Amino acid sequence: MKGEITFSQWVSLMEENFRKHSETSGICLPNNVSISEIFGKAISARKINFPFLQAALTLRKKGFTTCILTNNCLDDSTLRGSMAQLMCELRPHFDFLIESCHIGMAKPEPQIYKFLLDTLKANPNEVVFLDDMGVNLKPARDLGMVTILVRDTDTALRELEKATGMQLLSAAAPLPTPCKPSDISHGYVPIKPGIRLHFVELGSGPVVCLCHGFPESWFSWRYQIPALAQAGYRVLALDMKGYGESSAPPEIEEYSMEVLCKDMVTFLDKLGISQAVFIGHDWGGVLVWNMALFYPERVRAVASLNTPFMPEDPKLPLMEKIRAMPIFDYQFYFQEPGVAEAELEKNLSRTFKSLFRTNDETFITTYNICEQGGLLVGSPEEPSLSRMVTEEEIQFYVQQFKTSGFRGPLNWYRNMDRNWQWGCKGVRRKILVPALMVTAEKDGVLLPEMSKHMEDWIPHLKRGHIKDCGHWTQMERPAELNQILIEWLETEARDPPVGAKL
Ligand code: CPU
Repeated sequence: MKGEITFSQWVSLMEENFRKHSETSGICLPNNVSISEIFGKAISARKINFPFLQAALTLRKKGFTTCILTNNCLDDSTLRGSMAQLMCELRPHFDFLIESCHIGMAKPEPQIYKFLLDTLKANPNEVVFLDDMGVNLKPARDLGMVTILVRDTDTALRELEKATGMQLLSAAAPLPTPCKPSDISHGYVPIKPGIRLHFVELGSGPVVCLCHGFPESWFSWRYQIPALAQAGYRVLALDMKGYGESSAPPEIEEYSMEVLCKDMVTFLDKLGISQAVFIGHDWGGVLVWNMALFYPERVRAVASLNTPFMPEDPKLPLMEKIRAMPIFDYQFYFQEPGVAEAELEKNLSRTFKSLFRTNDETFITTYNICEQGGLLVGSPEEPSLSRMVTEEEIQFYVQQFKTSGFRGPLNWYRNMDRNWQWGCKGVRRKILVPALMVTAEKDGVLLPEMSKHMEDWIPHLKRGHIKDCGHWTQMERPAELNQILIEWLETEARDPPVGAKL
């Protein structure tokens, strides 16, 4: 039976059948035609039907249980990798995957339909069964399931809409699927005694390190992690020092750019990674530019979201530069240890609901904060939920900040002089590693125009720009951002061809 043999055994059987058939019928196949080649080509040409996958995702979101029931063989062929890739892409989007090769039954044998119902814990009349082969539908229909013969996508989806009462043929582009904290692999790297960095990891290929900003989490990259992994990269998204499950030492100096960058180098060393693509947002952007400036040999390529590269001016201390920009007033409010901590830690849910908002939903400003006496002064006690986050997502941030609070994160702002002095050492250098700057049109703090002189320092800079996007780029515009990053990674971050010019 098909369910119990390997793909190569099945191909041999088919070839033997063909031989016998051609002997008895007198019809001969040309010598250069091989069954395994024909099937191999057909299998490696298989593509995911995205409208169908989207419909399955929509149904699952609406509370339906979804399952793939496939007749397959244990695949030991040379093309097994492409099949594995296809299934790896599909599997996470369904509640169940039933493969005939692992259960010793196959469609249209009646017992596999019983097995399916047991797996789904459903009655036949609660199931809609789709297949592109009529023979596989019959036993399902006989049991009382609604069946749909799939010939073309549109017709089948229309029938599925009728059967489920759900709208599945939508014109709007879907959001990328975010990853869940409980579904992803977590790692911890010891940096030095008492200090560890936590990260999540997905995918294989060139390493991409994602560095979040203030006050965030690895979770801010939830929409990028699966997309970049799917595009062929090994994605490591960190809880930056002071955040989440990473250590949060109380000392201010632990958060100077020099120490933070050294920590990142140790992070790579301890994982045995010689180079990584660094992508940062907000303070993570400051860090990745410094990585490119001080450790270019460890940086395959560098990309920053919202944060421009701002070389230090040896004649103008950083604090004075910031003083000249009223939108950075909150940074003075952040200087006195304990003050902003008290305000932001008082009601974590209110803090994150107030901060994580799109431009048109915002009710906080970043200027006059010292005079006003706080960042959340104009914010309601129970802010409404922004359209870019769910209550559960807010609660994840709340949980993450319960352990270490805001002291570590605010310490990133408390090293202005140290950072200026260190930054001055890099000031005559240019950034020559592949670099991308993504500006967000409506970021009220990191304005696109602040990036206008970057080409002076980064002559080969590539750019992306996201219209109508505020500060929280990764969760505000996930589809656009993923497209920009993947396109750039494909052109700039793959290994250069052997013998490439220095
Ligand atoms: C503003 C005020 C309170 C909380 C969050 C925000 N990022 C949004 C922006 C926070 C931030 O201040 N980034 C720095 C990074 C280094 C350059 C200047 C801006």
